[in-house]
Formats: sequence, C-alpha cells, structure tokens
Amino acid sequence: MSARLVLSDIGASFPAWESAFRRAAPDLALIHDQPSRDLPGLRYCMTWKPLPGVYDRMPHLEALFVLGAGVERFLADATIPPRVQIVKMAEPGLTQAMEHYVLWQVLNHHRRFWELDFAQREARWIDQTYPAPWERKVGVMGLGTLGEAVARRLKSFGFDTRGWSRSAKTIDGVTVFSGTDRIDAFLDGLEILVCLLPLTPETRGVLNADVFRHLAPGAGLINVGRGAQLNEADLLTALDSGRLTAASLDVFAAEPLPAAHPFWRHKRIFMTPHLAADVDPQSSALAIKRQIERFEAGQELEHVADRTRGY
Ligand code: NDP
Ligand code: OXD
Repeated sequence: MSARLVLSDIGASFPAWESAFRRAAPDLALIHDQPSRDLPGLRYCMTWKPLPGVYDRMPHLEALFVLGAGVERFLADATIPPRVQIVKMAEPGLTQAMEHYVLWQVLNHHRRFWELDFAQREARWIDQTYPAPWERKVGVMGLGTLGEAVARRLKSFGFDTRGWSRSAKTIDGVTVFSGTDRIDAFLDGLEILVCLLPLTPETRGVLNADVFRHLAPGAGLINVGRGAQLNEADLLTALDSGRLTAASLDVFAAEPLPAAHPFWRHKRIFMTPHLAADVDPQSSALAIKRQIERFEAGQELEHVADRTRGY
C-alpha cells in the first residue's frame, strides 16, 4: 500500500503511533502534520479532535479517521467540507475495554460491592444477599459497535439483558427494543441501566426523571455515553429519593469536572474521569490500514458518521 496518512494533532504520542503503524501498515507513508504546512493530494487524515480550519490545507482530503467512537464535535465542525467522510473508530481494543468497564460496573451494582467498600472503611462485618444474574434485568441503550458488544458480554455473564436502538435488530439472547415508541417497554422494571448512546439532539438529556421513573425502584445507572445525556439535577433528586440507588459516571457535561461539583463528594456516585475505553494504537492502526485498503480498492468505508442522523 503506498497511500499517505497525515497524523494531525497527535503531539507527543506521534512516536507511539508511528511504531504502531510501522508494525501494522509498513507501506503506509505517515506524515506528522505541522501547522501551516499545505498537504495537496493528501486523501487521509487521522486525528483526536476537531481542528477547525485545518482542512483548508488538505484540499483533497476524503476520509478523516477519528481516534474515538463519539464524533459529535466533528459533526459540529462546519469547516469540515461535506466531501470528507468522518469515520468513527471501531477496533477490538476499544470495544474490549468498554466491555470490561461496563461489566465491572454492572457487577458493582449487581453485587453492591460499593456497600462492602463503605463497610470496610468503618470496620463493619456485613452480610449481603443478591439474586442470580439471570434474575437481574440489565438494559443497554445504544446497540452500535460498543453497545452490541457490551450487551452480548452481559448476556454471556448470565444477565437478563435488554437493548434499545433506533433501528430494529436481532442479538442472540438479548431482548431488543427499537424506536422512541418502545423506550418505555425497554425501561420497564430494569434494575441496571447502561447508556452507550452517541450524543445527538435526540439523546441530549435522555437520562432524566421520566426515564428513571420507569426503572425498578432502587435501580443503578451507568453512563459511559456522553455527559450531556444526563440531566444532573434529576439524577441527584433520584438518588436522594431512593428512586435510584447509585450511579457510575465516566462522562460529564463539563470535562474535567469542576472540583466544586456535587458529584465528586456524593456517596452514591462512583466516578471515573472519562477513561472507560480508549483506543489501542496497534489495533487502531490495523483498522485504519484495512479501511484505506478498502477505499483504495473502490469499496465503501465502514463506520462512517451520518451527518443527518448525527452519529
Ligand atoms: P455507534 O454509532 O456504533 O452506535 C450508536 C448506537 O446508538 C446505535 O445502535 C444507534 O441505533 C443508537 N442510537 C442512536 N441514536 C439513537 C436514538 N435516538 N434512539 C435510540 N438509539 C439510538 O456508536 P458506538 O457504539 O461506537 O459508541 C457509542 C457512544 O459511546 C459514542 O458515541 C460515545 O459517545 C461513547 N463512547 C464513550 C467512551 C468512553 O470512554 N466513555 C469511549 C467510546 C465511546 P442504530 O443501531 O439503529 O443506528
Ligand atoms: C470516544 C471516547 O468517543 O473516548 O471514543 O469517548
């Protein structure tokens, strides 16, 4: 393969990516982007974050490979010409990391491990009971690359698993609901709700009091989608009233979350700083190499964001 790929805004991690690409795609010529450098004839670019204006320097750019699965900031960047396809990252390292994170937190809610943590700090020897996983109703909102893998993983660990997506689909052993008119049926009586939706106008604020009302009393929430999908005031009210027992949050409306934010000190909120799942350089390099090969062979790119749908 003799194609050229520009790595934009990679900064200090350029050497790590260079060595990943050298192993996965030795024939792909890598270019370390420099501000103000014109890149005529360049068709492929990989980047972490939107770089408004940078695309003027790449008049022949056709595919923008984003080092992440959520591309809402790219879709909001009006300086990306319509001809450029915005490609979401889909690679086994990212998917497996997300499966691990969600499984960890589902087990945390299922077995209430956080109660044991409190008890240890107070030197209390406590007793606990818990249902079998197949008696635990867990639901995953969003059944894309990540949500589907997570739903399958939860099913394989024995949970009574449901999923919800925009379009209808079939996942072995998972009860799937689709469309806005089926959201109530999906939510009804769920004990653990996982959000793996992309951020779009429809999903902004989707985790709100109306949704919490449909869950089983004392349900747990896990948000690994985007912070703006959560109505923060509704979460605090739901935790205070006992409607929800606990929440695991990896993503926040403001990142980094300001130190004065009430979530930091809430006893029933378990937080991680947006690191549920990150891309793996080696398998990402391989995924991008395969995409470029497809494209050069006249095939469609995969995982292209749809500007109309917003994800
Ligand atoms: P995909 O684009 O592959 O899948 C999105 C899924 O959401 C699809 O199943 C889609 O339905 C569904 N969906 C979108 N809009 C709606 C809606 N209005 N109602 C119901 N379902 C809807 O995304 P990924 O699985 O790759 O990633 C999901 C999100 O996870 C990312 O957008 C990002 O925000 C977040 N993320 C978070 C990370 C973290 O570290 N916390 C890491 C990586 C991603 P359909 O199948 O019908 O199209
Ligand atoms: C992503 C993320 O979208 O890290 O990949 O949140």
